[in-house]
Amino acid sequence: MLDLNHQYLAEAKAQFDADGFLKVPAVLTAEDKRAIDTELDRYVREIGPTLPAADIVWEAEPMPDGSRRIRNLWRMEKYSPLFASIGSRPDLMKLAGTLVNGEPVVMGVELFAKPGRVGSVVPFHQDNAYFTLVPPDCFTLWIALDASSVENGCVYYARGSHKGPALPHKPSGVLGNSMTAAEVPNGLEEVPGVLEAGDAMLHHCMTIHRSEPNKSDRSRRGLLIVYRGAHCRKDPDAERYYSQVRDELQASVA
Ligand SMILES: O=C(O)CCC(=O)C(=O)O
Repeated sequence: MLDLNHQYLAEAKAQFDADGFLKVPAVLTAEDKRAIDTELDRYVREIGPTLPAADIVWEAEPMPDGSRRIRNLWRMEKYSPLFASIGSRPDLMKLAGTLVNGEPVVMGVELFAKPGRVGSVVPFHQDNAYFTLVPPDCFTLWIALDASSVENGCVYYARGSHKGPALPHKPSGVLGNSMTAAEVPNGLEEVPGVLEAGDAMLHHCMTIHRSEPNKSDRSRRGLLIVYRGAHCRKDPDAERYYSQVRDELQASVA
């Protein structure tokens, strides 16, 4: 459990508001990590084959032996009590309550696996192009299940970019990240999310971010928990556009 005293929360909020992201060290203990690794193995083995196509995304590029690797798992809280419970850990809910300006709600638990050699690019985007929330009181806690570095494709966060406008997004053709910013503003100050396993970065849903392919042999798994304020509503026009792009991409590979 994180030690979240009043001063820590005030400083975390100030830094999150200024930068649009924040490092949160030691979110997982070694024991938490072992339990998650065990559950993830079971999930892939037992639940994976039963998942609807919308809840599992495979890397487009096969391994040298022809086998395929998982890129993303979506809505993991629906299928696993452990992944449902990690999102609602009291300390994480307390932190979330401070950052979403109201009562926090877990919106989803996801895996971005980025396997060695075949882990693919995540193009520049703002998450709220996908989430379509008004107001955008929402953030993602990205927990490193493996050490995350420039070499194995860590996430880059553009400092202060959450204060800018909602960027128009267009289809990306990338399975698992169907949209990308149509134009990326000049002069972004990008900060790499270099993390030890068990550490986390969190970012605002308007923060521009991306990650590069994993050219190393080392896996770079991130477990993501998305939190929003209970007061957030969906923007129907933005939601319609996102659904259309997502469904067209799905149909093109089905
Ligand atoms: O894990 C990645 O490479 C990208 C993650 C991402 O886009 C996100 O956290 O919203």
